[in-house]
Amino acid sequence: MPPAIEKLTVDYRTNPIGIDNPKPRFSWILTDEARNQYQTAYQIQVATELAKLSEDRPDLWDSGQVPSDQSLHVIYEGRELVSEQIAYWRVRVWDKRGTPTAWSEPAYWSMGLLGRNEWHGEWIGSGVSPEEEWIPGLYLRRTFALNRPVRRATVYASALGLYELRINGRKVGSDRFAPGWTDYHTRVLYQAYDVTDFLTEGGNAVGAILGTGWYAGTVGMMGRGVYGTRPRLLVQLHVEYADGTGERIVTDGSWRTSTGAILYSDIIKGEKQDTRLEPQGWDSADFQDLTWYPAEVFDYYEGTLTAQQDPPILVMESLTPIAAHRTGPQSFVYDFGQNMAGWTRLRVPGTEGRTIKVRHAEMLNPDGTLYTENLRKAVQEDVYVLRGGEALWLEPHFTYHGFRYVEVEGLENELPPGDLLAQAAYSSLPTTGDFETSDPAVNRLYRNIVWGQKGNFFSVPTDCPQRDERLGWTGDAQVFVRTASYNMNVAAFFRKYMQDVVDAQREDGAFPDTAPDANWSHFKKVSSANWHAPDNAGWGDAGVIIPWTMYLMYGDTKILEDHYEAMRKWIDYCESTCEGLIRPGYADHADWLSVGAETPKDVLATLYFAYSTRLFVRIAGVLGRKADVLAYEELFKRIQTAFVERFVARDGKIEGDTQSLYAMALYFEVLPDFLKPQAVRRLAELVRENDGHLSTGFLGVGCLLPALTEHGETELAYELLHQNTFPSWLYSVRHGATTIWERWDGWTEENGFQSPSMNSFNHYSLGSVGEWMFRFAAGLEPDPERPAFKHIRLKPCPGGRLTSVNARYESGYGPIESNWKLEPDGQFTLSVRIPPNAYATVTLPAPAVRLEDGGEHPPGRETYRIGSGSYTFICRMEARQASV
Ligand code: RAM
Repeated sequence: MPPAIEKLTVDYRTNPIGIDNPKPRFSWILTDEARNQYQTAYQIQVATELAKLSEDRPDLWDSGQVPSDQSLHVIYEGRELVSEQIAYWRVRVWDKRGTPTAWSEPAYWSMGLLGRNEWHGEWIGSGVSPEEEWIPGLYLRRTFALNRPVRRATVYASALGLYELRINGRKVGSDRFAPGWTDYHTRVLYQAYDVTDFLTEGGNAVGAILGTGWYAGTVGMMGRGVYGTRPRLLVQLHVEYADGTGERIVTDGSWRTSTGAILYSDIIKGEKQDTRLEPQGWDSADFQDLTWYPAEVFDYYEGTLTAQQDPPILVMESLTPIAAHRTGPQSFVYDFGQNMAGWTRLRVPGTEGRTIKVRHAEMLNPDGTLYTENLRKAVQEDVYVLRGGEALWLEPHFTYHGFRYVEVEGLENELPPGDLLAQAAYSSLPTTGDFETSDPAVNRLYRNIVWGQKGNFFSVPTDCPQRDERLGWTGDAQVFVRTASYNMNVAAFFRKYMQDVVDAQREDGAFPDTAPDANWSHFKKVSSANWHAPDNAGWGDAGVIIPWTMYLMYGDTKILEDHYEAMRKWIDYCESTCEGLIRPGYADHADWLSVGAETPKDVLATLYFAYSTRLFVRIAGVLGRKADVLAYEELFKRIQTAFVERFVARDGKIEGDTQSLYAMALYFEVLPDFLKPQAVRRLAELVRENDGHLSTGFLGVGCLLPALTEHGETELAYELLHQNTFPSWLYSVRHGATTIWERWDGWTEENGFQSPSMNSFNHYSLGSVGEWMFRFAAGLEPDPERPAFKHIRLKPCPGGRLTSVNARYESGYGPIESNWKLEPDGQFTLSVRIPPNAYATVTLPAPAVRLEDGGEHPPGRETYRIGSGSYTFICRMEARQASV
């Protein structure tokens, strides 16, 4: 197979519709099985019509042959792009021999509505009074006639609230929870769909069901109406006829509105439907809407309309129950075997007027009933009143739950498994990571980490999916972002979230505790007088750590440019809160939910201040801002000195003396070299004194194993990984966990369920150990100088009881693999795969005795520089290391 070009993306997406970046960025992958392959030049062509590409007449842009190895984020430099324009593109490259590949298959994208004046519709809703306790689902519709053949039709839609758009009896798009969650005071996203196939000549109908969502429904513990009280819809359907003319059908006062089956629907409080009330056929042209009211037209929306760039929320997996038991004369509990976020879809027979209630929970009480104490004010219940007749498929529209178990009430008999599905829904991020070892418990831990991500990457990275919280906590996002980006391609997701973080940044530079802003700080300030946030150490720092991670993992420099000033403001703000460069107290959450150790707030806050400053220096360096590099490097050194003088004793002990402190100080590279050995020694001692157990909370936990492994304590890191008595990761695995728990002691053998007011069983934060699995156990580390795994630092660290690791990571250059095996006699075999246009420095645990690389490299070395292709290295480890 000759080298070829695949996986063309524009701004991280395949053939995206309705983007609003005037300078889109192109990426592609070069495939070739041969060794040492790389790109020496590329050519991109962009045209307004497909035919123009194949005829070699690109009328928007022809880059010509550009000598470059760049295959990620090449910026469009062609003619100015206008709203709604469709563009087709293709690319070819020259390989290392200077031979061009064939042109790629063509790909396309289209532009969205680039200016305010391009929106011709009005925001419409209906006359529900804001005082009503339960806002029903609103149905809105209009009909229109088309009397000529249609060439292309695109619909742009948004809502303050949530919408489900329908044309001629069919739902448009498979996404759920559109338009997604942002701070609606500032910004709302819109979606674009190609609906050419939906339309017919003659009568057509367009309609939408509108729910309260985050806009007017309950948000977290803040209650309802955080952003507004009356949901509204914006739709613009652009029909282009074959004859070159066109017309727009938009939301305005001519639309008609009514209600239907949805009596209420609320993210936190569940949904109730009376299926008898559904206006059958309401989304078809021939429906009689004489009894419907004219829609109400609202004032123009003052915030910004932004095209959605992150992958939409979809139903990603459907699970069937693995077990069931009766809990009452008409109720059964079903176990789906996996904790998740989503809802239940079920088909029930039943007579008219019968009520079916579906309740959701993550755990069971010892008596087999649902454990719902940890839900606080959330009501994870969907209720359906049946209309009789044929068995109906039922599912909610605008609510979701965190659950593994459901109880169905209202049926004498158990439902057959095929009639009851758990719909796991999350932001549809492409899977990029795979990690498997010789130890089934570690494998389950990895799967729990991935499911923690699935259960919480829901338009924003939420802390949990079940209780009345589900907020975009910045601290949680920050500690997990690196792990998340090994598991899935989160680049577009975090670009969107970073905008939420910046939208919520305070005037003085403070980054928030939660984003999108949902009045959390206001809420908290009222209930606690001496509370500092938003600007918590480890939380606010997300504003620097997230963009840096996107650069490291995806080579994204645009996110650094876009938010450079916001990051600088944060650093300057932190400095302004200091006394002698020490951040007193600014760490309300501290090392959240640590066990048996308390990390002093000022020490922790100063460490984070130093870390963010150090990252900012690197960011300034990447962007070539030389003056800032010097100025902030100097600031970093002064913080470092202040930290050491104030908090580090002569014997190297850091004030507070907790595992988290040493782990963070080492991971953040805040300690000067001469203090590192003492910190490593003390960290190891603390773990040993604690009988091989950790004591870290949200902030310390992700740093712990990396700090140990990086500083020669790999065996101790493995001891912590394998530990399965309390507190440890495998303690929860041993007790049947299928997701990561919020707290180490969420459930214990001695005390059962703990702290119900804050006891989620689906919280990804403590799962940040996933980062260590990829970076150290598998040894897949990016190089900040050549990010996105252009240069792979491949250094597996075997240890503990593991005899093999198989890891795969789908990078921007293609798949990377690191597979190792340790035989009882000490033979260590490492097989790696490096994609074209990338290269690796492989470091083995001992000098190679044999290589399977076609004689390219001599044995005897520990370190090899290799290009693309597959290679196998064999070395011998010490008997002690291999004796496991
Ligand atoms: C709780 C959650 C969340 C955490 C905050 C500080 O509400 O556990 O994950 O970030 O507190």
